Amino acid sequence: MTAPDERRPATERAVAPPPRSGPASSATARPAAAGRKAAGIPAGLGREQLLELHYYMRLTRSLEERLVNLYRQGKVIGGLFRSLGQEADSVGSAYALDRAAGDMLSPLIRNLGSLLVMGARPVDVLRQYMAKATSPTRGRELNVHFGDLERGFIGQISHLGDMVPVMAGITLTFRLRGERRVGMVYVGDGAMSTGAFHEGMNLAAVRRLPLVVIAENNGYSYSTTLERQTAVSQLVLKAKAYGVPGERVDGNDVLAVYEAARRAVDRARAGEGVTLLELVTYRRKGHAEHDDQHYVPKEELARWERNDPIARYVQRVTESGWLEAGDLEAVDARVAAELDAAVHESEMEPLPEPATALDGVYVTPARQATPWHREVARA
Ligand SMILES: Cc1ncc(C[n+]2csc(CCOP(=O)(O)OP(=O)(O)O)c2C)c(N)n1
Ligand SMILES: [Mg+2]
Repeated sequence: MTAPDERRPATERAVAPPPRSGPASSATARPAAAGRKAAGIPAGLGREQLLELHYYMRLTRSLEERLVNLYRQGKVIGGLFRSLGQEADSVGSAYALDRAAGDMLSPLIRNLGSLLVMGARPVDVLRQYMAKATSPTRGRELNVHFGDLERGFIGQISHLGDMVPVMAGITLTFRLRGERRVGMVYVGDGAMSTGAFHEGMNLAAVRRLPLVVIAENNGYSYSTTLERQTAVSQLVLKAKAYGVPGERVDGNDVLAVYEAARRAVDRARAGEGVTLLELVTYRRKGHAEHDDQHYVPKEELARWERNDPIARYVQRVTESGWLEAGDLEAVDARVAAELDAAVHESEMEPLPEPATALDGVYVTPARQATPWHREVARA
């Protein structure tokens, strides 16, 4: 455990949230025009896209809240990994990819929002967490450890940097085939201190592969603070070591994340190679639900609660007159209704039959009564 006095003040580490503006005056507030671009929206986005960003962030948070309820009822098998406070990071970055162009990403356990943006269905995420026979991995794997090549995401094999070399390989394939597709890979602050990260990053950089590396600086690797596992104060400084451009972004500002990710995706697609984006955010829950965060200073948590990405977004889009509060409430109601249906559907479904437990894991084994042991003839 880290004593509070060993910690670098969070203000030094974090990108400070922008100052809150007062309520928009009637002179500056513009009614948002349905179906077309409202003036002044950044990043070339339109009203529909602003609503979508809200939808995906709300869906991520609400789906995780439903999962917490199921976890407490003992219905979730294994761990539950929250991304509370990191929704803008996942949603804003994945939103910059072009699914129609065949872009692909590789998520971590805290990138539920990225999966939803790529088209993963909440009912499948619920099935995965409850290890249902109907889940994408038919109950063989848990949580967000599943892939869907059609929708453009691959299954995570490890949280600890190993997806960087895998995505380097995938984007090398795009290059060799002459495809104008882009890859995105997420890596945690802790995982950036592994050998796998270094090797993957180096290969991607030297081959100028079409890859965007999202470094999620959420302050912790399990209970280890950033300053206890790396000597750099900013993860973006590591970009220099690989000879690639880097950018440090306020990870709780979904529009800032989207804009930076979009620049990086465009660079990658234009053949200009890898970009490292450091998203400064915060893990507001423990590593997983079973972790009570006893090592986290209370005032640090309180500070980041006041920097909530969804609350900030709602305030920004309404005060700017881009969206009305009613528009956002309608999205929230849609999310609640969709999740009611998905939870109901997935809860009713069966767990896998025990006799089928080994089917489809490697090869389908010959059916035996107890395939996990064999009789040895005794002399
Ligand atoms: C080789 C290995 N060591 C340890 C673990 C356990 N583990 C999983 S995630 C994690 C911390 C990762 O921290 P970070 O990269 O900052 O990602 P975050 O959890 O903050 O999203 C650890 C220690 C593991 N899965 N594999
Ligand atoms: Mg971390």
